[in-house]
Amino acid sequence: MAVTDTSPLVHPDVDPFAPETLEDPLPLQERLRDAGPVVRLDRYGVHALARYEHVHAALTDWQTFQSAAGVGLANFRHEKPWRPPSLLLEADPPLHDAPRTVLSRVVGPPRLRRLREAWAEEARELVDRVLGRTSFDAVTGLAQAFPLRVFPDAVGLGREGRENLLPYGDHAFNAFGPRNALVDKGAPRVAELSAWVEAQCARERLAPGGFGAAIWEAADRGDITERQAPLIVRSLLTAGVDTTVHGLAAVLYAFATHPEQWRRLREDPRLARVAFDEAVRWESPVQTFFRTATRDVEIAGTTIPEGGKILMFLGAANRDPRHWTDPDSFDLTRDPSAHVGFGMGLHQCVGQHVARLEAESLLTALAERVEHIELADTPVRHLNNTLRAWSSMPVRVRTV
Ligand code: OVM
Repeated sequence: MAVTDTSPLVHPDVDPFAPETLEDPLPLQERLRDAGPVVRLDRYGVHALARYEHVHAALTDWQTFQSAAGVGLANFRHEKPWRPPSLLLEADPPLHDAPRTVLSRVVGPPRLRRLREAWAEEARELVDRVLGRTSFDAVTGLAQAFPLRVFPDAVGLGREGRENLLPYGDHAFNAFGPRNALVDKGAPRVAELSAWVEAQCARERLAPGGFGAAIWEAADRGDITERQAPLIVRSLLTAGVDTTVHGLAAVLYAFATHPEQWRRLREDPRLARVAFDEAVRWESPVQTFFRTATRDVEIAGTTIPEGGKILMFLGAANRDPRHWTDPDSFDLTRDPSAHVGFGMGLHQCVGQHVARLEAESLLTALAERVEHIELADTPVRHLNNTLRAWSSMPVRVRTV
């Protein structure tokens, strides 16, 4: 690049995707925020944003910070993506718009209202079953079990092969990072899992009345093409399971470690929604996404070159003390609604209402029956290049 790059250079040893960093990303996030508005991560040849103000600005300027070159480290201008790009996540206007309009209607509030009662009942049943014991694993027993119980049915998936959803999503989120051991770990099953996912996206596999069938109906109306429909179903299967599992795990962890906040929720269960958003802010289940500069762009005196990749630390922005008061505390009295855990702007999570309804259903059912929840043993992180996740979380509960 011709221009002088004055952005602070972070030591090339620094690796946001190293196991030690993924285990606890908070120290690096603070270091990156404090280094300046823009930092250079020479290890990967990218610039990074970790302050709320600058992450927010990049997210809301899709003209300058495009998604079509990939929202992972790989630059689709030069590298072949591991699967055909998503029509939503990895597209920009105008191509992005019809798929986005269709999917946001399919999973929007009016349709979700019809699922509300059924999901509340499913949550009560699951909670009843889990509370047969006073100690259990909150990740497998609740955070995984609930989405796997309601979401595939809502999409209209067949019964067979649902165990593929989590490993597929886990790999997809690893694949946004560098080609490291986490990606290699997933590689042997990519062909098999992708073939399964692709097969489920076909019209005849999707039960009438579900999200999947509704996407195909949009193709019948001509709102999207028949070639677009299966890829939009694929977005639901890729982005709709692991994300909500880890979002639920985040809110359960938050309550298991903040008894006074659990008491507050029990006093007013209408706080379930705000609690979920506060947990999404506090833990940021999706930690990072990249964009690509469509022109030489100056941020706070640093020029990012056209075609350069920009790593946005959503998790760091969500705990930036320049924006949030007491950012490290999980607090139901704050208004977390400006968090960037679902992104912001044009690409902001299209499934966020689904996630909130899942969380509200589960937390409401738990609040009815659980007086106190605490960790029964040290929870174990599940490492992923993009997700902040748990693999196990032993909890003990006192029921009423
Ligand atoms: C997609 C998608 C959207 C959001 C996240 C994501 C794997 C995928 O459209 O396939 O992560």
